[in-house]
Amino acid sequence: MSHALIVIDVQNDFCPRGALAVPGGDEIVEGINALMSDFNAVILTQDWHPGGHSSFASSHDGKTPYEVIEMPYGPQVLWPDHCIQGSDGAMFHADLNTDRADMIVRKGYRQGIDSYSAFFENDHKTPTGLEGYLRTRGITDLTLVGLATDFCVNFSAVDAARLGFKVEVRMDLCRAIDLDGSLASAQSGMAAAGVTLV
Ligand code: VGL
Ligand code: ZN
Repeated sequence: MSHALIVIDVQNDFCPRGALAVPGGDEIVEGINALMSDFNAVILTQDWHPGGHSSFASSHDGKTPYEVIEMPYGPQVLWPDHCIQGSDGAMFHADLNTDRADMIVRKGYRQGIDSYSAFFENDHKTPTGLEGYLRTRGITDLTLVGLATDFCVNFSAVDAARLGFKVEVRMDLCRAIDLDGSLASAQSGMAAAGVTLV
């Protein structure tokens, strides 16, 4: 058994004062750092959008953040501009221990498609490569922490469980956006997919 910690999107834009601030997003950083030494591998993910990304409300005439539009790959929530490649908002929280990371997965870098999950883009088909990385390292068990519980953590956890990994989410080390009950539906969706919520 080999067990990886996957730290989802602990970036400035998802922390207080960020462009897409998740309430209490910075509260989890110390706890995540403290957990790192318990794992065989530590992987960080980084939301990494080009300017004018199709998930930004500002890229669609007349649309405002948090509206939902239909994209060729399905419904897409529109967000404030966030995590633009190379910007300060896209950097990891300054206190996150990035030295311990074996691997950093960037996602959402294609103009026309978002990627909440660390495994597949939002078409649920295009792989990020993380599955191959974990399998070739013999990793079977995953613990997920980070931001946001109801979007990137949720999509990553459900995909990982479907791929056959044994998946646990440390809810105390995640924080949610919670749009229209999205946290409750994420929790039931993760549980239904066989994810253990701790
Ligand atoms: C995320 C919305 C847009 C996340 C990323 O990390 O949960 N949410 N991009
Ligand atoms: Zn994003």
